[in-house]
Amino acid sequence: MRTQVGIIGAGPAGLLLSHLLHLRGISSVVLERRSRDYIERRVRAGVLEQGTVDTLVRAGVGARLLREGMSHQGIELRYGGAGHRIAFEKLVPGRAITVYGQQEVVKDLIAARLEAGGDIRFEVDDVAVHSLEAEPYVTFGGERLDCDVIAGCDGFHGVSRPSIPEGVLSVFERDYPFAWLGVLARVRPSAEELIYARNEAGFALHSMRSPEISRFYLQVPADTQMADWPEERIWSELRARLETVPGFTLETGEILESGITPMRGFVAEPMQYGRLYLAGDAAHIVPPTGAKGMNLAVADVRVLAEALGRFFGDGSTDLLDGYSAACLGRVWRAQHFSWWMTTLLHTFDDDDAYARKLQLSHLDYVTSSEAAATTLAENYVGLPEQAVAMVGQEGGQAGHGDQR
Ligand code: RFL
Ligand code: PHB
Repeated sequence: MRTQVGIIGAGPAGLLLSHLLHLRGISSVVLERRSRDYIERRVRAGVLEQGTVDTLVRAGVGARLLREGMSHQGIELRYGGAGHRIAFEKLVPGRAITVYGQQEVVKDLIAARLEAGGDIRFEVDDVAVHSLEAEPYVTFGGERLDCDVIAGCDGFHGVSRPSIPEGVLSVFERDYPFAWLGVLARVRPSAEELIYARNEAGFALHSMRSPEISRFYLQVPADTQMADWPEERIWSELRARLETVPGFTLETGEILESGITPMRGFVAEPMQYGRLYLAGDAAHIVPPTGAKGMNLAVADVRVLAEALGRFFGDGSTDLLDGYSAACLGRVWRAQHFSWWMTTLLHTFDDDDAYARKLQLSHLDYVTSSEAAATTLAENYVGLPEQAVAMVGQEGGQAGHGDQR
């Protein structure tokens, strides 16, 4: 079998890349370990930046998103017995976020690919990448796929990144001493916008998927198990952390899905080796407090599709050679913002009274100063291309991570 771009992984990164390449007349085959049903049900992110929405709409896969997605003009920071709204319409006029489940984006992309005759192989075993320096190929389930380029879009636990020879990648990493317990429930949202709540007992987030479905997260110890969290405990903890302002009542309902996510920041540089290009979680992950992971995956793929368009158009490798550098500015901005939101809102076991006072002062500043609130707002809705373009150039040279 032969194709121009072999894509490993059918998450948002792999599927969108395949679609954007198709729009440019470039062929690809997507190889996915899981079943279609599994990836269409996998509950994950829910917040799309303005730039992500624009990309999906421009690519012709945004019709349902525009119909069913919920446009939000602000978020609430809740702490110390009061709620404080970060008003996007005032701070970053014309920019907003759209709440629309990641699995809905995945469904829309799969439908578009299959309708256009795209080749997605689900439930493929033993995917391995070979000969990355020249004439690369992929093997899976006893078959061989020859390609000009391989796109590693197989997430944090995929095979692409570990296939890069030792010593090539520098890895930058931050583990957090807690996790998030995520809950999807059949109950109407208790508020119109997302609520990020800081408490002595830990962080809680009120989010949603539709007028009938809510999404919640709780900060939990890193070593906690789902067995420690019977439904009554989840609801009582959510109530304790969210019902902290007068007049707010948490609506409860049937829990449809729940799971625990570790919290980690991670970047592997450069995001390419030979003919292998990494995109999305395969190259970097962020703690979810900034709602950036899926948006970064989309941003990477936008850059990669353009670079591949140039390469297959006139054979020029200049954009491909600069792929990693072009992405890392945004990647590091998102790392910083995600770390900043995480430290602003979570409780750390080793925090002393001084550290807690600093955190509260920081929250007071963010919720009272227009300049500080704008910093949060412009990062949250997503910075435009030119604002992040230069950051990686310097940052990439300044630091040395662990060699891998
Ligand atoms: P994905 O979605 O992990 O897709 C990778 C795909 O590759 C497949 N795969 C393989 N296929 C073949 N062979 C192998 N050896 C393979 N190994 C893996 C996998 O099955 C999978 O289908 O990566 P991608 O495309 O880079 O997308 C990244 C996003 O999924 C991720 O960043 C976000 O979900 C992160 N995230 C959030 N991002 C946001 O932008 N906004 C949010 O609000 C947000 N909230 C979240 C999140 C992630 C969370 N979890 C569960 C990690 C909330 C949570 C709780
Ligand atoms: C979600 O709705 O899943 C969600 C929202 C905001 C975040 C993370 C996840 O920061």
